[in-house]
Amino acid sequence: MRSVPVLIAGLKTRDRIAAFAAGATFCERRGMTMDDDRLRPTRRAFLKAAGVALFSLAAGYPLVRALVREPKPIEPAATDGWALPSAPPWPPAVGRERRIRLVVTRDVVRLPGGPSFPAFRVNGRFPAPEIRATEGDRLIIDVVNRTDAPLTFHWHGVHTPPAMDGVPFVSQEPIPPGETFVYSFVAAPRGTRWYHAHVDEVRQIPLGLFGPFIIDPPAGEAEGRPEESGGRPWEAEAEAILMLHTLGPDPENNPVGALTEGSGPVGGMGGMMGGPGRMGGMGRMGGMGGGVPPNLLYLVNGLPAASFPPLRVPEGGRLRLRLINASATEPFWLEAPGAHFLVDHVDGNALPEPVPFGDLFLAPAERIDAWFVAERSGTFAIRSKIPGQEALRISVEVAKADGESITPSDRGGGSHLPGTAESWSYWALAGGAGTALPAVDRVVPMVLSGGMMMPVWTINGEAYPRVTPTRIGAGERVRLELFNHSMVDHPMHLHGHTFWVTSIQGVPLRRPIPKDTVNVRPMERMTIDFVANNPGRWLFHCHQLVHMEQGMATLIEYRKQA
Ligand SMILES: [Cu+2]
Repeated sequence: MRSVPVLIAGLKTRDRIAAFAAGATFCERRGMTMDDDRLRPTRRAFLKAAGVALFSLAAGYPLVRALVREPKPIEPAATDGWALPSAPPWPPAVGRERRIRLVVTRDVVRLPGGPSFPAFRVNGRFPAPEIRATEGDRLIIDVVNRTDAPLTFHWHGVHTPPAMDGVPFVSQEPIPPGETFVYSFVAAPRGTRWYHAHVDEVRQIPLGLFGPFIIDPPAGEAEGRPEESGGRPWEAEAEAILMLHTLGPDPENNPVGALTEGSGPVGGMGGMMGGPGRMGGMGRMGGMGGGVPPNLLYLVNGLPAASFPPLRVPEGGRLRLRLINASATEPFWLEAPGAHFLVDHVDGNALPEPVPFGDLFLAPAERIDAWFVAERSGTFAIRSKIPGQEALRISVEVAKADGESITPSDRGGGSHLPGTAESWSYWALAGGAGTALPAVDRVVPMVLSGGMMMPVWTINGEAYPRVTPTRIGAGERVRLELFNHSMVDHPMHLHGHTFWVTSIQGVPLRRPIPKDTVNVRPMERMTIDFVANNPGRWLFHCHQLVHMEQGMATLIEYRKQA
């Protein structure tokens, strides 16, 4: 198990605090790891002091706002030839009508080798069953609430009308026990979406109210695949939808397994997320009482990972993975020694070209579609690189193809050879730096803060639901300037729209990344751009659900048309 790299500047503690106060970015790769004892005393003192600094700043939002306007953001200029789509296809052509019935019940779930606990089932399934649709289908979904709890469903990544979006008291009233709500919307855009509860999320999602929602392209519109660039076709394809999620060891009383739930702040240091970062940010704080909450259960499609059957790659074939991070709080950083991943979609959205990675990082609510590329036949393990997540391990058995190489170089060109697979980062996903940001019509700062001294997380100093909606105009190209002014990751999700990550730490990206959830690392700045093409009131929030419950959400509202 490799150590998580720590990114830290070679500054004295006092200088670092000063850097904080100036809103400066001071992260610098030094190749140190948390196993490096030289770092520890300094880091403790730094974090303690930084906590005080952040707390005092959080108490005075105008000060934060003033600080984060410096240095000035990059001015929009001539683009690299990439621009936000000016007329996205909305609404899509409507095809057949399909009726789906989802009956939600409460029932005891007994995990093999694990605890029994009262959970939620949908149509008898834990977690909820897959919804599979074709882009353009008119879906009419009856959600029947046969539980004792009010609930809603949110169709994550699907561009529904606002009234069908499932946000309680924004889209709709929660569905009371015993009642049915009929959702109706067009299945679009195509890709790996998912659906989940949006009331009392820290309980209802871990306890089973989530499922995959796969929207296929219409027949005859299959998306570009590697072999179509000249290689031979594959004999067989297997697809595995893998929903990864976590439960606390006592799911009934503490579904997210937060370290200190019921006894003070939750999700502070315990929510520290490790993972790769190229453009700044800090790793998990090992040895500081933080890190992965202990004794978490790691589930794959509702089964403990140890009970999950091996995935099989057919002889002469290949395996497509649709990975969904459904955990309320935990990121996953996956590797498969001896194999690599050819990533062609993120959050269900197609990349301009597939990118090979040696590992994959998924913050809560993120999805990755990737081909599993083995260099030989045999048994492989997809496992987490995050210390403490050793229990997360999925076997992959690659059948032997008679006397035939199974390297992808025979199939789709040499650019995806295993040796070229990089470690995961948005930076690598985007192909590195571009030269300029695309033009937009409106720029909205979003400062993510809070959490160190009290269980409150804020956007622009406000905790949901006491927020001032951001007003935008239909048809505008909108840029959200995210600044994570805290010491933990925040996977930020925009409802109702696809956005493009256009810059990280002030550096424009060569190929902006199409997403609906983006992980913003500590002290990181990021711009995300979207076209305002779905009028209504929309939630923008952190998908670390403890942060969300503790206020990290806001509203983006279209102005009424004159
Ligand atoms: Cu967060």
